[in-house]
Amino acid sequence: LFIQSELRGAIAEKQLSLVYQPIVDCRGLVVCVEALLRWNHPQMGNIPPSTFIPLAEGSGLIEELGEWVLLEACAFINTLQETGVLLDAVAINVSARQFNQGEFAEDLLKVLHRLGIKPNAIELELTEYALLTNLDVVKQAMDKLRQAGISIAIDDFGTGYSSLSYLQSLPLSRLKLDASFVSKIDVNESSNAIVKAIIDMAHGLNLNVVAEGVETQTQYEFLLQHGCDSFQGYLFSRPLKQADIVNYIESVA
Ligand code: G
Ligand code: G
Ligand code: NA
Ligand code: MN
Repeated sequence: LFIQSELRGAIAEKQLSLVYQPIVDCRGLVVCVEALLRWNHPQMGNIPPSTFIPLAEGSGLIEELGEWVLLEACAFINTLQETGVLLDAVAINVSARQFNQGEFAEDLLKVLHRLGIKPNAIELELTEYALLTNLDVVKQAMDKLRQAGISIAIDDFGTGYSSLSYLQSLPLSRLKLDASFVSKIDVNESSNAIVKAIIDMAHGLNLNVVAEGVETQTQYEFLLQHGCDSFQGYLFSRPLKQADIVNYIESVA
C-alpha cells in the first residue's frame, strides 16, 4: 500500500525513467530497442518493474503509467529521427490489464497522431496474459493496431498458459523467445529442442523470432545456426540511458 501511494507521486516527482536495450540482427546492427521502465525512489532506491507494475495494475495506476511510458518513448523516437538514427521500431511493453481496458487501440493511435509519430515506429510487447480474455475482442484491437502499422510481439513466449491456437488468428509480427529457454541452451537437450522447435514454428507462421536474455557466445551461435532472426541480451548490451543507447547504435552501425 505504501508503494502504491508513492507510485502516485513518482510520475509528478520525475522519479521514473526509461532505459533502452538494443535488439540486434545477425550482423550486430541494432534493428529495434526495447523501452524498459525504471523507478528511482528517493529513499528506497531502484524499485524493479516486476514489483511495481503488478501493484500499478491492481490499483488502476497502470493507465497513467502506460501513458507516461508512451509519451516518453515518443519523445525518444522524435530524438532518434532528429539525430538521423534509423530503427525498425521502438518496442514498448504493455501490461495485460492496460491492453484489455476499453479503448486501448483507439487511445494509442490518437496519441501517436497528436504527436506526429508514425505508427510503424512502434512495436508493442504483450505477454500471453493479455490474450487470456475474450480472443475476439483482443483480435479486433490488434487488427486495428496492425492496420495502422503497429507491430505486435508476444513477450516471454513459451511460458504462458494460453493455447497456441491464437498464433493462427492474431496479426502478430514476432515472438520473443523467453530467456529461460535461452539460458539453458547447451545445458540440457530439452531446451535445445524447444528453442529449435519455436524458431521453426514461428518461421512456418511467418513470424520473426527475437531471442531474449542472450548472455554467452555459445547461446548466440546456437541461435544463429538455427535461424533466429534477432537477439537481445547482456552479450550485446544492458539496457542503456537515452544518450548511451544512441552512442551504442551509432558505434555498431
Ligand atoms: O527491465 P526488467 O528486466 O527489470 O523488466 C522486468 C519486467 O518489467 C519485464 O517483464 C518487462 O516486460 C516489465 N516492464 C518493463 N518496463 C515496462 C513498462 O513500461 N510497462 C510494462 N507494462 N511493463 C514493463
Ligand atoms: O519480460 P521482459 O522480456 O520484457 O523483460 C526483459 C528483462 O530482462 C529486462 O528487465 C532486462 O533488464 C532483462 N534482461 C535483458 N537482457 C538480459 C540478459 O542477458 N540476462 C538477464 N538475466 N536479464 C536480461
Ligand atoms: Na518486454
Ligand atoms: Mn520478455
